[in-house]
Amino acid sequence: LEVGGNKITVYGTVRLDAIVSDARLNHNQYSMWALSHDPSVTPAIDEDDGFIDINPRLTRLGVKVTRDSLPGWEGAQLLGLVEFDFQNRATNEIEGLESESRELPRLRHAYARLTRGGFSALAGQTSDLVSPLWPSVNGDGLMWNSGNLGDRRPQLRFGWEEPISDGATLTAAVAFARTGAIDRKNLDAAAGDTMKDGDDSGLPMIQGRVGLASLFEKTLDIGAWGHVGWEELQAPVAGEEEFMTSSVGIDIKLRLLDTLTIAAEAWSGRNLGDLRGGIGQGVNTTTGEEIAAAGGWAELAWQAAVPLTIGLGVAVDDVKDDDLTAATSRSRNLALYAWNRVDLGGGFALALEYIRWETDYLGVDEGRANRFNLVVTFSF
Ligand SMILES: [Ca+2]
Ligand SMILES: [Ca+2]
Ligand SMILES: [Ca+2]
Ligand SMILES: [Ca+2]
Repeated sequence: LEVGGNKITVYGTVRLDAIVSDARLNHNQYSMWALSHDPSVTPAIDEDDGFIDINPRLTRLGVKVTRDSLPGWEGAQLLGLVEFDFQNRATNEIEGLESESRELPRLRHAYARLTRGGFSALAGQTSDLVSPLWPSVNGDGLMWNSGNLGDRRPQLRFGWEEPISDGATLTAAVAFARTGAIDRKNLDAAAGDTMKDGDDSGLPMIQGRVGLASLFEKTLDIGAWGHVGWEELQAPVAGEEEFMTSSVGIDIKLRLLDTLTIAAEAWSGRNLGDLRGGIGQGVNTTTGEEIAAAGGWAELAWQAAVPLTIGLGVAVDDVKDDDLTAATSRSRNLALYAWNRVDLGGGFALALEYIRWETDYLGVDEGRANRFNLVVTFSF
């Protein structure tokens, strides 16, 4: 569709996820860790307490608008994008549970991006600049808090791309983003404060990444990145009124053969709940220390035939035990996964995913879960 120099594209995916698990996870849909089987933990959960979940929440609809030129700025191009799905966990039932038949929209992306030559500027909400890759399984939980960092948040981003040789490109970008957009941390809520601690700091989170793209005849992409952010409290927690969040990491995507690809990320940081690390644990409120963690994930995807892709992966989020004090703290989260996907053409595809979570706790029994997910999608 073309209107007044704007090219408008509507795109989306109709999707059903059918999930079964042989043990409880933190959540049926955005699964990230296995719950402890320890009888002392409330609520006590049987080791073999499985569940089923059938949902269309990752059905997605987007609109993309592009302009090849701007009247007042020669050579500049503009892209605008708005994308929704239906994974909104707001409760709209009197019992306080989310409705599984009146699903509410969730804003995923909403941004404008200006590019001119190698320069680009982005304003709006989109993926984090750090940890830009994600695993092929768990479209909802994205293996977050199991080794994969990086969600979506409001930000202002500036980037530069410079061709270096044979189609390879050097990229550099910096983003000023919202701290607390994910974990909504408000550690002084008990003292009556109503402002999230990231907002209270008065400072944006700063994210940066440098990368080399399309190296060695477009077989290798690599990047190094990091972030830093601040949190401020009005009432001290364990004597502390200020916290920091920070990380450093790398991402790699390597095409070994035309049909064989490796993707991986590795990272280390502190107070990572807002970036989906530290198994969802940011600050120890007993000691007032930021909780350190390190982890990553790696997967191998093989296109066995034109319509069939098979993959294997491993992911880990290892929290520094010395930074934990509560027996129910999550100390290490390991996941092993496999999937296959059949592309039936015309945008119709079927996938079957298997993920095994092994979640260890500081002082209570571990959690173990085997989760299967059938995914049916029609993308357009
Ligand atoms: Ca990532
Ligand atoms: Ca606060
Ligand atoms: Ca303040
Ligand atoms: Ca650990």
